[in-house]
Amino acid sequence: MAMILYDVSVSPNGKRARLGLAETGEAYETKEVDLLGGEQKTSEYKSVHPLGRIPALADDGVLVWESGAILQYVAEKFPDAQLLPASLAARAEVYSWLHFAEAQMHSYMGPMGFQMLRRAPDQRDEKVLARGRKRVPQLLQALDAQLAGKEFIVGDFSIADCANAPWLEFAPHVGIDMEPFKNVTAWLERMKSRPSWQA
Ligand SMILES: N[C@@H](CCC(=O)N[C@@H](CS)C(=O)NCC(=O)O)C(=O)O
Repeated sequence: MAMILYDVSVSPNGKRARLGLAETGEAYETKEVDLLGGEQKTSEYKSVHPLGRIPALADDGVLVWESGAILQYVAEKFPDAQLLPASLAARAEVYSWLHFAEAQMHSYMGPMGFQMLRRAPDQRDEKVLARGRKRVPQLLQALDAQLAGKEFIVGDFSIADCANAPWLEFAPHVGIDMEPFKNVTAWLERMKSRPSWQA
């Protein structure tokens, strides 16, 4: 039975999962969840994702939710895709940047994205936007330093790249100036040139 990804095509969180899946080359089906219509709050959908969010992956009786967990799952299930390094020391570095994407970058970018996409301009919480515009450049500075002299975040391509790129593509739309972060912008271009970026 094919894996099923519960997703929303415009979601950066969904794109994290899609990138990982596409990099494996494995077949999967997509079910678009109607967030604006409230489908995510139905008890039927909450039996897939207990918090009523996307993305979630169903794989032959296994349910995985949280985009980072989906990335780890597909990386482990399909080792030939080499989305995780072999040594524990190198995997530790991947895990650090994977969690950086979620615990740091997304905790600012997610609320900023919500204000920009789901609120009318005169209803936006400017404090949320100002907080992110202050903190995200500091996070980008750390990522930029990490990428110096590297093709991808830990050197070889990994799920850390899948976790970080989608929200950073979106950063200019929430008022983040990417120009000072040359290593990040060059890496984003490399990410966009991979066939998986179309997923
Ligand atoms: N940390 C979660 C975030 C998931 C998330 O917040 N997804 C949003 C869409 S981007 C969602 O489903 N929101 C539900 C809603 O708006 O009710 C992940 O990475 O999977």
